[in-house]
Amino acid sequence: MYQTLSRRGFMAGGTALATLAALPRIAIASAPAKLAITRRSLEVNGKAASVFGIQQADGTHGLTLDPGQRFLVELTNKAGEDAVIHWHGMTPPYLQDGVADKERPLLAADATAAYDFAPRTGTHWMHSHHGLQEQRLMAAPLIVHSADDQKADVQEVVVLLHDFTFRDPAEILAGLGAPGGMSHAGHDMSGHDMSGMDMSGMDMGGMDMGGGAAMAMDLNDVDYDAYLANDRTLADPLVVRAERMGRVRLRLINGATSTAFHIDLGSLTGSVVAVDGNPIQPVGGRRFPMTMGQRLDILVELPKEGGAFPILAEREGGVERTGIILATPDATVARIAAQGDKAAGPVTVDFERQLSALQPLAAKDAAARLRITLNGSMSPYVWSINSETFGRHHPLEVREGQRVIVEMVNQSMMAHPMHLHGHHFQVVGLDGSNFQGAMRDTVLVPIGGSVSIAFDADNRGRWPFHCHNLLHMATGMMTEVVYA
Ligand SMILES: [Cu+2]
Repeated sequence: MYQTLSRRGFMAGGTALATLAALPRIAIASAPAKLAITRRSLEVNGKAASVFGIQQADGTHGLTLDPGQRFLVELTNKAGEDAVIHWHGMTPPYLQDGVADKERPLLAADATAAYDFAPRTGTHWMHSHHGLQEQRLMAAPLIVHSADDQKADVQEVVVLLHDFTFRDPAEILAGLGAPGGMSHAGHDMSGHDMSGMDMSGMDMGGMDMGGGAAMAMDLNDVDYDAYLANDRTLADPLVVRAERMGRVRLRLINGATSTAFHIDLGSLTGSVVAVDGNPIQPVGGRRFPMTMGQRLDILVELPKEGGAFPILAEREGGVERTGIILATPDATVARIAAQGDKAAGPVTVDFERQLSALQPLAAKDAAARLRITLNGSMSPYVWSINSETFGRHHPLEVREGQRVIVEMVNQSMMAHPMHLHGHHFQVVGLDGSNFQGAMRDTVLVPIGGSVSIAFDADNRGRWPFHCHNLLHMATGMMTEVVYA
């Protein structure tokens, strides 16, 4: 049903459609899915906000693909400004990754771009990779079903989490003390002064006091106006009806720009079956962390007595929360406060240690071992890799066919969710101890800690490798993995 075009094409601007139509075709090409970057109005806490969206013509946010279906998409920019959409979790040819650089133009207002590649199965997402647009909800789910998904007798619920502000994101960034002229900022930073790093400040006993200002500085840079689950707050949450004893697969996406969450299943027990779209040895529990950019697939089963079951996302280091409600058909749904009684603790790597991939990398000796440091400070508000901001960075060089190991050493006072484009990697080291962890595309590197990842250099290009805290990336916390 979904025939492919005879060659891949990526064109920005008005030429895209014409060129796509002119391509010779194998048999009958199926119709591409049409997505538009939109502007829309959203009511948050009773107040209207103008935000972006990525929608199909019928209003559906994002895209869901059937097993075996190509990622065959025409994306039209109706945002009224330049944009570019990154297909987070996909491993497409380099030119179709949805990042702008000197070889890959931005998508101008009213222009259309065409994409055609084999997608990866799993829970993924799409979001702007330009400026601070992601903060204004230029993000949507991207779900690629496997043949097994189709056979499974489960109800699927996709939840996209976000942190929301009525303020102009650029103003927030300036207010944090980010210097102007980002590409120059931080260049003169010498190696981060670890002696000044007060580890006693990490005493999480302080969390019980409700997350004082000093602690908030370590965990969260920004206090948002609201936290959203599928665009909604707990004042008016999405209520999903599910059968008693019904099985639900939660596909959770942390699309927040600068907020990590604890997923709390309340009285339900869940089983995490995939992270970042990659199957893992199932891990049971009621509470699981997810940092920015990450996805969690959690299976839950509703009890035979029925009821309403909030699935909450609690802001790391704070009392704020958002979420959805699973409810059996006749259950009464009580109002859940948007703030809990007690601040949630920090997101740590304890969960990461428990994970192991169902489809790990094949055994192979590493041909390249690289090491980077994660640096930065709150004042000035500048974040970097190897103390170099993006634009002044020295890319990490790999060769096609190599097994590459990258050790990331966090010398800063915040944890950083590090995301590599174009590849999925296996987490193979945490704080110096080696293990065979999950396959992922985004991993948290804790304060003062280190994480090692392994990947196969099997997708040529210049691939962004960055912190998925948007505000950190915007001030320079990005480098590239470049094929020699
Ligand atoms: Cu960061």
